[in-house]
Formats: sequence, structure tokens, C-alpha cells
Amino acid sequence: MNVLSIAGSDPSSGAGIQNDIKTFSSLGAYGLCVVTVVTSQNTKRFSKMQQVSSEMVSSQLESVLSDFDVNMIKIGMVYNSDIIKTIYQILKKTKIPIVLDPVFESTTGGTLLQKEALYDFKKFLVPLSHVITPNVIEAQKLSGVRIKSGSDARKAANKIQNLGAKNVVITGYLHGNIVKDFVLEGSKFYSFPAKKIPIKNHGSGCTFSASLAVFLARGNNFRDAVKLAKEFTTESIRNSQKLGKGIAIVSVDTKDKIKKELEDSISSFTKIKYAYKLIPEVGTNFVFSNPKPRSINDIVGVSGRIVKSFDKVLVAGSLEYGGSRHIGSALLEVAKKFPQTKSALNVKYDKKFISKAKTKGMVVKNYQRSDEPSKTKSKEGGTVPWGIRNAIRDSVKAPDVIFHTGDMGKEPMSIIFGNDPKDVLGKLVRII
Ligand code: PXL
Repeated sequence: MNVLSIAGSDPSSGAGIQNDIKTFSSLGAYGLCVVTVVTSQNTKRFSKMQQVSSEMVSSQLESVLSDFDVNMIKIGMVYNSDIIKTIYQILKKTKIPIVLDPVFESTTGGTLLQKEALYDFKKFLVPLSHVITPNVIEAQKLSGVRIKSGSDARKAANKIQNLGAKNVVITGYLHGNIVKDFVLEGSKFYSFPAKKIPIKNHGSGCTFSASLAVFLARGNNFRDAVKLAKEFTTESIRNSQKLGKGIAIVSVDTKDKIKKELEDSISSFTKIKYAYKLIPEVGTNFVFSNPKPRSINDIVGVSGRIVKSFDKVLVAGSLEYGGSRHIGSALLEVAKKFPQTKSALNVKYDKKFISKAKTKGMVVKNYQRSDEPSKTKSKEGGTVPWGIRNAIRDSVKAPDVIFHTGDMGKEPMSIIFGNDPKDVLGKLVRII
């Protein structure tokens, strides 16, 4: 998945394109970037800035858009009308969804959008956006509505939507020690409250909009994407670090929910009594997918494998998107037909497990590796998808277990499928 950030450079790497690229990468997306402005700033003060010429902005944009398949675009600091119009000329016809993050002023007091450019910002960029993510102050500037209550926020969001934004998220409305994000999704208005984390930080706005871009690109519905982005941002603030002498910088190297849930279940798996006996010679992988995976890069797995050493179970590697080719591609194939299936784990084939699964009413399917046509056999990585496709060809229900009994030099194997890692583990525990 490729996500493009069009934004300013922040040498402290807390905000701007540096933050965006780190956030994209942390969430498993490939980050592209077009620099609009170079700033000099640190955690204490905002010093200077210099615009990148419109020729260069437009040439950068054309370079990436003509080469990469871009799934989502995030626009951050654009500074003046010249840059706004340059971006507009190139993006006005694009079908790529745009997350527009209006950034007007930095926490350290720097001007990120010239006052006289607000008119063109509203006229040209707001209508291009799939979603716009102002904080309360920015929402007030865009709408002219003073926000002192939830109903004011609703009024402001409606006004911003009338400028042409499809959806609006107003972040950071503070009420006591609760911070609320207000969402106008089409005509639906709702809010997400959370406890305020009392850390003055640099970069949380960029983190929210950049992570929202990834969660939307992953195919989450709008409400879920906003919720996930909020959780990710909250975590990045909670883990923020005082790296310079001034305010803390958000830490976006936090694990997302998919990785966390998988990590918990892997830990539970390793604690199963005699777990080492479940691990085949080629090792085990445990995977968990984003909704609607397009490739194994949307699926988290252990970058090495889960292996055994005598009677110990070792997790060799880290949790990464694209971390498992084998089990990842098996899951991908099942998810094409049964989208609710999002997690899988392979274990040693054992006749007793299979009959137990059948007795318990599970959906058990199998394929014969020896039936594989030479066409897919000769294709690198073609065996698993072929086998899984075959196994579930006539199935009207999502499979719980798919197994094969091996072939010349190929170890027999079972794969357990479920809606999430806990579901998979639950099934495993019932059949062993
Ligand atoms: O957080 C907003 C922001 C965006 N882009 C750049 C910035 C800042 C805040 O400092 O410097 C380049």
C-alpha cells in the first residue's frame, strides 16, 4: 500500500513529512512524500521557513503520481496560495482519496498557513478532500463558528462540509479532562470521547491525519478508521518522549491494534502445554489481517517463524506486515471468499485433531498436494493459493481447518482459521 504525504519538512522530525513517513511506515504502508516547504524548528522554537518553488512541487508530484499506484494522499502544510494552486492544478482530477489536514500554526508559534491564503485554501483544497481534520482552532477559522459546545462543533462541521469536504473530523475539543473528537460522516454526526493525556507534545495532529489515511486506505469503514487513528494517536502521545530541550515529541513507533492482538495471542500460544509438539518441522506462523487484504502486505505475521528448540517454543523474528508469505497467502485466499476470516495459524497435521474438529462440528476441508497441476507447482508461491482455493471451492461456510497430508518431501500440515487470533486459538484449544 502506498500513501503520499504532501507537506512541509520539520527537521526535528516530530511533525510534517518526517512524522508522516514514520507513521505510514509504522503502520505498514509505504510512504511517499512531496515537500512543499522547508522549515527550521526544534522542540523549543520555530525559526524560519522557505517555500519550495511551485515548479519543484509540481515536478515532485508528477514524479510520484506517474510511477506509483497511490492509494491515499494526505495534505499537510501548504503555506501559501502559490503552493495551494499548484497542488490543486494537479490533483483536481484525481480519484485518489485525500485526507486534508489544515495546519495553520505550530505548537511553537510558527505560521504554517499565511492569513491571506485561507481564502484559496477553502476555495481550492477543501473541496478536494474526502476528509478534513481540523483541530478546534482550525475549525473555528474555517467555519467562522466559535466552538464552545458539541452543538457548536456540529454547526462548524456542517459549514466546513458546505465548503466541499465530504467528511469532517474536528479534533481536540476539551471539556474538563475529557477530549472529544467530533465526526461528521456524510450526514451522520457523532463523537469519540477520551481522557486527556496531560503531555504538551509536538506532532499529534500530523500523526492523527497520517494514521487516518492509512486506516482508510486499508479498507476500514469511516467510523472504524477514525477510531483506530484516535487510538493510535493517543498511544503515540502516551509514549511521547522529551528528546530535545523543549516539548515532547510523539512516538509513532507504537504497535497498532492488529499487531497488539496478534502479539497477545502468540504469547498465549507459546504458553499452551506441550505447544512445541504442535509446531511442524518448517515452523509455525500466526497471522492477522487488516479488513479486505489486497496482498500479504496487508497481513501481519512473524517475520521469521515460531519454532521449537527441544521442548521450548521460540518466536524468531518480529511482527511485520508481509511477515508471512506462506500462511499469509493461505489467509489471503480464504479472505477472498470469506471476508470475515482474518486470522490463521498452521500446526502439525495430526489425524486425531482432524477427527476431533469434525466431531465438534467445525468446517474441515482438505486438499492433496499431489493433485497440483505442474502449472502452479512451477510458479513460486503458487502451491498454497492453489490448494486453499481447491479446498474451499464448494464450501458455503468459512473453513475452520484446512489440511493436507503431504507429498514427496512435503510435510503434512493443518491451518486453523478464524475471525481474529483469539478465535483461532479457541479453535486450536478445542481440538488438541
Ligand atoms: O503539526 C503541524 C505541522 C505540520 N507541518 C509542519 C510543521 C508542523 C508543526 O510544527 O512544522 C512542517
